[in-house]
Amino acid sequence: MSDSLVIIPTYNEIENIEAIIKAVFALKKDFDVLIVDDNSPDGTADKVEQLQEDFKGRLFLEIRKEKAGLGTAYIHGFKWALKRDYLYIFEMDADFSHRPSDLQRLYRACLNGADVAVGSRYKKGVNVVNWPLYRVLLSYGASFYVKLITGMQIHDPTAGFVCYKRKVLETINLDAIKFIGYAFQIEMKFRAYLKKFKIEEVSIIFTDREKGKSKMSTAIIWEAIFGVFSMKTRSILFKDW
Ligand SMILES: Nc1nc2c(ncn2[C@@H]2O[C@H](COP(=O)(O)OP(=O)(O)O)[C@@H](O)[C@H]2O)c(=O)[nH]1
Ligand SMILES: [Mg+2]
Repeated sequence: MSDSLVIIPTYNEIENIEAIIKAVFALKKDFDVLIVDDNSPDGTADKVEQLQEDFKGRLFLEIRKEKAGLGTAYIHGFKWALKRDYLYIFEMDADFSHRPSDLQRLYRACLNGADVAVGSRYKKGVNVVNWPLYRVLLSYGASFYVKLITGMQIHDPTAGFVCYKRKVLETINLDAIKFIGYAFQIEMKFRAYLKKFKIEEVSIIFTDREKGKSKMSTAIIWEAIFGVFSMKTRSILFKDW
């Protein structure tokens, strides 16, 4: 068993799933992989089951009944990881927006003292390739908004490419997190920040997916806009939040 688990949530990623799994297993460092699939109609989970023959004991699959959002998929994956002995638990998308080789850079940052290593698009300028302008502006604007409301000095709070040390996930009350989209990513970092964990940003290049479709929706954007505000308010009102 590796000391590290990469959790990849999937919904209709048949065009990416095999390549992304193989890319992780081709890395110099050993990582285990957990796919959390929401019963994708395109057969993503069937493909993972086939691949499990080749990667016995390293590739794991959890299938949920229906599409229930990225946030709850990660919570499911975190709890799965905490039942086992993993020390470093990663979040990564299936669509190659996050370069698998950067997993090793996030890992190194955690070995060198970070509790949370964030693959950051905005640490040095704007490192986003092939995204339409409106998505860059939305994402970049969101990071200003989050800084303003929460006071948390992170350049890329909505980032979904992250390494958490085990103790961070053990400390955060995972059952309290109900957000599903970008707000989920913000809340995870905010809770780690309030608990005084050391958050370090590692500069990465984010490239838009070439295959398959984005699951981003206006509901996810609204959740982030209102959610961040209510999250900050709740964190002030309730001591044990
Ligand atoms: N299990 C699960 N995975 C999801 C869900 N929504 C998105 N994902 C996965 O989360 C990752 C990021 O989603 P994506 O559509 O690329 O979002 P974008 O990069 O913000 O456009 C991908 O691996 C998706 O397959 C969901 O409801 N359930
Ligand atoms: Mg994507």
